[in-house]
Amino acid sequence: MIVKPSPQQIAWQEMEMGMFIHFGVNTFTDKEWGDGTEDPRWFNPTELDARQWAGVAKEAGFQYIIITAKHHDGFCLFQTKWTEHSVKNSPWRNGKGDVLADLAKACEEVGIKMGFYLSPWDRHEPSYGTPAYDDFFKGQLTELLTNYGEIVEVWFDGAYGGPQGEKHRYDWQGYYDLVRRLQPDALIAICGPDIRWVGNEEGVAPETCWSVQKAHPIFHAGVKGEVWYPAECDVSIRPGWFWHAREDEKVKSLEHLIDIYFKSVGRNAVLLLNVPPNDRGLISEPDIRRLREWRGILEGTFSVNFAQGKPTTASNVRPDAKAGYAVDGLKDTFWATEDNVTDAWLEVDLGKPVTFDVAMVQEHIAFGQRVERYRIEVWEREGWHTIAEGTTIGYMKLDRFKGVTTTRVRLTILSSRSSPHIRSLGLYRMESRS
Ligand code: FUL
Repeated sequence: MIVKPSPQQIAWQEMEMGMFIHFGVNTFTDKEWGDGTEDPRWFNPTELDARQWAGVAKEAGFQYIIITAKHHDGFCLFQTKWTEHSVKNSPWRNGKGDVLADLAKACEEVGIKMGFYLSPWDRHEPSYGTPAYDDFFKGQLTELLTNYGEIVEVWFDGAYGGPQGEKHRYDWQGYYDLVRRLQPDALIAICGPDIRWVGNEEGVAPETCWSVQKAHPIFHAGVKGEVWYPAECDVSIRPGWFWHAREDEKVKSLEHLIDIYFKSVGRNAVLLLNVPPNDRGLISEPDIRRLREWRGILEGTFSVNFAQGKPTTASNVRPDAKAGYAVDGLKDTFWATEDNVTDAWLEVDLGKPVTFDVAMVQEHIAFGQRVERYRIEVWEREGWHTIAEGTTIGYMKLDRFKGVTTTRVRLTILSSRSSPHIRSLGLYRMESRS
């Protein structure tokens, strides 16, 4: 049986990149983790502008934003009836503001999606650790899932920093049921069944990256065997998750961000890049500048696919899934082999010598993830010469190599769990950085 993604998981994967926003009382205390004793009056962003955040995200190519509605310190960025520890008791807009409401509106205006991070661990709420906390948590979830329009993703962080004995026994299934009932299309991430944490905070997926995983004992309780459980890579553009004045000079370099893109999106994961607003409530200039440079390089690189529309042949084809479909630039077509053929090659005739240094291969994931090993070769002086080799492909695999000039390129699927379904093969030239 081939495990397949849900339509919501496919749509999520196709977004490729989201922007994380860590913002809250920590923004004003210069801390990464508050302990819950913070005074709500400390929260006072004098120029908060969610439109700026959404505009920056849109311009940089992010298709969704996840905001920390509540971090571990328990301070809520939204109006909630469940606690006094929120924007309601801050000087910001005389306690009438609601960051989630502003952001929902701004996202809608620019046409990107919104999701929220709600920390299960709550260092302020006195009921934490007792069954009453589940009612509290579900109450907040209900508010977030009903008052702000469509929610694309619910992020349940797994962090817990206290002594083990105190840890709350979360009613995960109860939380999931609530999300499913109130927002059936929302995906539940990290401590949830739909999207998994990649396992580090560097923005790097492993080279072999399967979206097909063994069911998780807690997050897929009761499910046996394998499930579709794609990886999300969360990483911050700065050293910390929250804004700190001293880190204005420590925004990641352009090279580093490009590398992150290739090692997350280019390894079958979705990238969730954190860009934290400052204590004025605005994304800072150094971050905006860096995102612009980064976007420029990526757009420049992927604007021309040298393989597109070129004559293509394959060692085996299914009649309705021809070789040329891998280079037609269309999302819904693909090259596939006949059933039971799990090794095959596809060759593109570029017609004239072309120089490139990036290759993209995509599987059509609506049919699952199948490829286990592949190789890319170019024709050079009477022979085939390998330029890239890899294991999994999935939604997207990117390979970078020293520029090669050739007239013919060959993708060989060396091993696959079932007949390969290749949506696209792309060849690109990295945009120069000067
Ligand atoms: C972690 C948290 O402890 C960090 O503060 C941050 O929110 C990160 C995304 O997840 O578990």
